[in-house]
Amino acid sequence: MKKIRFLMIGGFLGAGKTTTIGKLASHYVAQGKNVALVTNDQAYDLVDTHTLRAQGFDVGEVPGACFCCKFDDLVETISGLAPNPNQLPDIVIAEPVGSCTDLVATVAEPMAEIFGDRFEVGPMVVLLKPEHGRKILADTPGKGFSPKAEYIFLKQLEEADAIVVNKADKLSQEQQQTLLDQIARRFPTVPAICASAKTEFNFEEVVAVTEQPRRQRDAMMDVDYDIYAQGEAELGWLNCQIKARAAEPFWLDELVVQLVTGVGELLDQAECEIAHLKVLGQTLDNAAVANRVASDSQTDLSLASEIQALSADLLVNARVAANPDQLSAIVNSVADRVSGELNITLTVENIQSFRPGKPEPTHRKGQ
Ligand SMILES: Nc1nc2c(ncn2[C@@H]2O[C@H](COP(=O)(O)OP(=O)(O)OP(=O)(O)O)[C@@H](O)[C@H]2O)c(=O)[nH]1
Ligand SMILES: [Mg+2]
Repeated sequence: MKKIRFLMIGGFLGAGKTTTIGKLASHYVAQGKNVALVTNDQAYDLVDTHTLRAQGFDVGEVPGACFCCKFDDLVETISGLAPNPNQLPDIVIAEPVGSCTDLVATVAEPMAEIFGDRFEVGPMVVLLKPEHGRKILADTPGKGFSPKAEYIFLKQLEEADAIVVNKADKLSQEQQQTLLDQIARRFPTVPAICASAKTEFNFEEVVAVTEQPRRQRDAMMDVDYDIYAQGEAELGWLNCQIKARAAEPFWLDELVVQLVTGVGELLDQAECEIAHLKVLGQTLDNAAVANRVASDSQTDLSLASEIQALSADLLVNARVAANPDQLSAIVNSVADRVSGELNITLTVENIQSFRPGKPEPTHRKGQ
């Protein structure tokens, strides 16, 4: 039986994993390969699953906890994407939760050891998010997150087989070089390149990196699970749905942008650092997505629909260094305000708002 190549694209919340995975999947489809994708989150109702399905890809979802804690669900989800031996994907690209680390010991190695007859496990590719990475690697004060959340950011880079500094289009040559130098100093054995998932700058190099074999390791990375759990728990999580209904047609792009900008402004005022805030708006055949990936960054309309609608279904996914109740109150109050301003009835439903629990991996390869 042919083996399925299993590839994880990791990196912090908002680093550009979904954007990169969409580009990689298109590349492999254009080569005639059969590609399947897997998304993952601590909660349900993922923007990313919809974003990737809207691009026409076959996407399985592992909700409710990270891959390491849901290892069996990950394998089962991949099996669901490969219904019979004649239709096996050539490659499965998986996006772990952006606050997750230790993925080599808890996912890649167990996958290779237990299911090595079915999977050829690729390298752990980690995207560096420059909005926070530039501050964290330079060790500047006021970096946005607490030292425990930064611990996760740095551990993700440490365990990488290769680091891709993403969003190079937003960085000068000098800033790119500074980041590469800082990576070389802190993680001298990990190769790093700069690229942009958005503009596809250096895309061939990103593809080449994903096609490398994974690194054979003498020992697994040392991780303090207490610090890891505390760092993760500092990030408030909120997923919810919003139904939008209006008597007059409204611009879908304007609605998602106003919601992200409004929530972003209130979080700024409350001094709560944003890791990633995204809102998807969908009609039957169109979609729009707005994002904000740090408190000092602007709202990005990453997917424009350019349509007017009388109704739309929205999903909000927010990961913020904030108390979950405060996050819920902010989302509700912004929905109220935007509803009045744009004359759209907005009904917030199915709020899931919490702090992630301590990771309890199903498997963990020993040190
Ligand atoms: N300028 C620029 N923006 C990018 C690039 N890649 C991603 N983005 C933007 O960064 C934001 C986050 O991108 P995603 O692909 O959703 O990031 P992610 O890592 O999947 O985020 P999570 O799933 O929440 O962890 C979006 O607004 C993207 O449009 C890039 O190369 N350049
Ligand atoms: Mg994503």
